[in-house]
Amino acid sequence: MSDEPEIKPYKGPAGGWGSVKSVESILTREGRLISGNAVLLKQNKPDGYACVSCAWAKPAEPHPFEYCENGAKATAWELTTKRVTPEFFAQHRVAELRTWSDYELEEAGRLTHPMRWDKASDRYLPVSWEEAFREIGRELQGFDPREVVLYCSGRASLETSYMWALFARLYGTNNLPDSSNMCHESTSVALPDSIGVSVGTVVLDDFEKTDCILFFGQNVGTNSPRMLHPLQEASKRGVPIITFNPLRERGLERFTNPQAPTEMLTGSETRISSQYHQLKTGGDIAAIMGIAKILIETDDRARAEGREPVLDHAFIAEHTHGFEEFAAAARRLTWSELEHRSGLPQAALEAVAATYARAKAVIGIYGMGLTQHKTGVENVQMVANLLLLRGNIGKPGAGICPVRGHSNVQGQRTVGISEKPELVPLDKLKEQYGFEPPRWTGMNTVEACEAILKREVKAFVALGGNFVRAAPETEALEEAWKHLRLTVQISTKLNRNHLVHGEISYILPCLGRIEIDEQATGPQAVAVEDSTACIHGSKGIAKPASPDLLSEPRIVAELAKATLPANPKIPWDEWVSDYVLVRDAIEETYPQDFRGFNERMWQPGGFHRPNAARHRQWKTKTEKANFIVPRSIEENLPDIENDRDVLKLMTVRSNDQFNTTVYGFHDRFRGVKGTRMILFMNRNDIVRLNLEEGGMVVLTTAVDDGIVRQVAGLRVTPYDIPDGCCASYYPECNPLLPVWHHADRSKVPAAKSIPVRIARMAARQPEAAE
Ligand SMILES: Nc1nc2c(c(=O)[nH]1)N[C@H]1C(S)=C(S)[C@@H](COP(=O)(O)OP(=O)(O)OC[C@H]3O[C@@H](n4cnc5c(=O)[nH]c(N)nc54)[C@H](O)[C@@H]3O)O[C@H]1N2
Ligand SMILES: Nc1nc2c(c(=O)[nH]1)N[C@H]1C(S)=C(S)[C@@H](COP(=O)(O)OP(=O)(O)OC[C@H]3O[C@@H](n4cnc5c(=O)[nH]c(N)nc54)[C@H](O)[C@@H]3O)O[C@H]1N2
Ligand SMILES: [Mo]
Repeated sequence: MSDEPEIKPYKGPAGGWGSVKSVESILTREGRLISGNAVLLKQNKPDGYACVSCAWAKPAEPHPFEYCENGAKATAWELTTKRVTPEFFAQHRVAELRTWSDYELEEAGRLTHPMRWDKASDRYLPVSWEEAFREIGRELQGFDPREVVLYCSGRASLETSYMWALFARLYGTNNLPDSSNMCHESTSVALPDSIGVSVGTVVLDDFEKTDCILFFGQNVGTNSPRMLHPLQEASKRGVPIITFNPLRERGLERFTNPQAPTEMLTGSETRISSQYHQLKTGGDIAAIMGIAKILIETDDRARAEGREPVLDHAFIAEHTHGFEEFAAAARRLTWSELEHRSGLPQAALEAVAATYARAKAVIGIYGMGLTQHKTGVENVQMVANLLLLRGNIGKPGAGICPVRGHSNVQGQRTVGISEKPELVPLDKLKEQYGFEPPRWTGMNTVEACEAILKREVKAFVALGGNFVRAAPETEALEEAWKHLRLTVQISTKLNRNHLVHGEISYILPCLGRIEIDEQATGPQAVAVEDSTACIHGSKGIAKPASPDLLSEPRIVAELAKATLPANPKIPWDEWVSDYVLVRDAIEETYPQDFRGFNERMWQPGGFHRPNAARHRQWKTKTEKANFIVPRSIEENLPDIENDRDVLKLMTVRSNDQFNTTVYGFHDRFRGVKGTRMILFMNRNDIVRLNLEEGGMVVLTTAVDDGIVRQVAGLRVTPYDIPDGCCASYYPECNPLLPVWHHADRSKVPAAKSIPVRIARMAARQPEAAE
């Protein structure tokens, strides 16, 4: 990137012509303009493939183009005509590739051939599939299964994930960390205590019936743009949409539907948020407690004066537990502490409470802005508390709606990817397959990092993802990684985790979901579960990137066969030749969730997995929905409290990336062009800390544990963000994130609240990673 970066405020809406141009430019760059367009018509259709980008719901009656700017980019990225061949690896030593940026690595194209690292030449050399499976199997047989980690990123289908989890348990380990451990694990821990289910309760239909939407810490325009359609429709019906976000995110403000010709021609926009509250990072508990306090005290007064109550007392009495304690905690809080902690004035929270109290059916939506904090679990429980006050769970148009990340991340949990044995029907697996599954608790992502840092792990086998780049503590983790005996990456594209590797290292390239997966009985389909727990079929339609690729189910089956003694009850080869049989096996293990799996997955809109909370059946210890009082209304980062030079850094996604996959260096909605090395800051902080707009700075994590963590070469950029808070991009800032800085209980790395100090860099330096 030689062009000077350009940073100026973006004036347009989300969507619109900017989005059309952005899709065209990536299709052209990846050599896919004509065929790519034809492929996109099948995206998220009942007879097509499920988008490989986000997990947002797919409607039963899809729009003619049921894809968004970022889904189209993800498709183009997977179908690129560029290839990373054995010749490519012959030309580049691994040490050289390590100097490439994330963008350059993935932009090199699709992996075409299984490769094994050769120590003498420091190159990946081609290897046959047979040889690869044989050596990996032999190595795995030699380890204690407790020393082996089987990571899973959130894209693999239900069939692959089921087979992966089964392979792990047959092998003897529950070390199944997944990308969800860095993402919505806070949801999976919080909601069972609150409402007795681990997933959201809302389906698409509820958006048509809702009266009010509350939106916490999710950047819809960038990360789940198809959700802008139901939001736009709700907004047009006059439904208030109330947003809580430290940053003013364009997708949450205005939207022009790029698929509606009249909107595009007339340039008409829909306002998305009716109220936009720029709270402080980590201020959500205080903000929601403030709203709850107003509702509870207004209700106290109304009842004392014989007026209509504000809370739904019938619901609270019949369906909930812990209300009195929660109400007492809310009444006790003072406005000065609530305002100070949330960064919002009482009047703003009164406006929210008034709108909320008028609505009959309210949806609470949230994303990483809540889950990736030290208080991630309690943040989520506060949204549930607020909804429970007026019975907004388990009725049409109302409910809680975590927006999941990867396209099948929620589904993987459904079919057994979990380090927690109590979440998996182990007895059923034992009966079905005649083996004794391990009963001990395995490692989640943070625990796997800790064990790798302590050199307690021997092998790391990854089904997708880019673990070292996505995880915290980058520098120490990369160093420790070299001490692993075996590393295996099942991947579609080259990434940093292939270059940071163990003594024996393999890259196993697989088909992507958009590609035709031809097996002995013909082309195969797979299924995925979206954010609203609807399960859909997906058929690949594009020619595979290389004839040497294997499908993910085949790779998992071959690894299992090479590692494990034969088990007549598990017909790996038959499963691979016909995925219908894998789905039958899934249905046998999970009869309630997957009844009629093979037929129902083709139902338009998918089939919905039963969700007890939707029907006001509460599978909690109290058998009620629980109000849960947070331990504190602050995040408790002591250094920030006492030292005004310490700012709270949130690491976010640009409009030009999918996680560690960087499509380009523009972040259109935030007005950034040509760089990702940006530090968004409040103008007052820039002046107060004696920094210069456009000047280069180095960030240092402000914790005192003897480790220096730094990222240099960030450009100071004034932005509409509360003082004391700053923002930059993930994954560039991951070296700043200590492995122990995570949400209590869920252990999701607290990527949205890293305490940092900011210092000027001596002279203007070339920017890293560009
Ligand atoms: N195009 C694209 N789509 C994606 C992804 C991608 O990288 N690119 N990633 C996928 C994945 S795996 C995931 S998990 C999702 C992530 O989607 P999001 O949940 O939207 O994740 P982030 O981009 O990290 O943005 C978090 C938002 O929270 C806000 N925020 C930060 N701190 C706070 C806080 O303390 N309180 C509140 N209220 N808000 C806060 C930020 O300003 C930002 O708007 O998207 C998925 N979809
Ligand atoms: N600081 C900070 N850190 C974060 C976050 C943050 O907001 N801030 N977000 C966290 C979140 S929410 C998540 S989900 C994680 C993401 O962590 P991961 O899921 O581990 O990372 P991705 O970047 O999604 O993985 C990209 C790689 O997946 C491979 N891949 C793509 N498609 C396929 C496929 O179909 N099959 C296979 N086998 N491989 C494929 C490609 O080789 C690609 O390079 O990062 C987390 N880390
Ligand atoms: Mo995620």
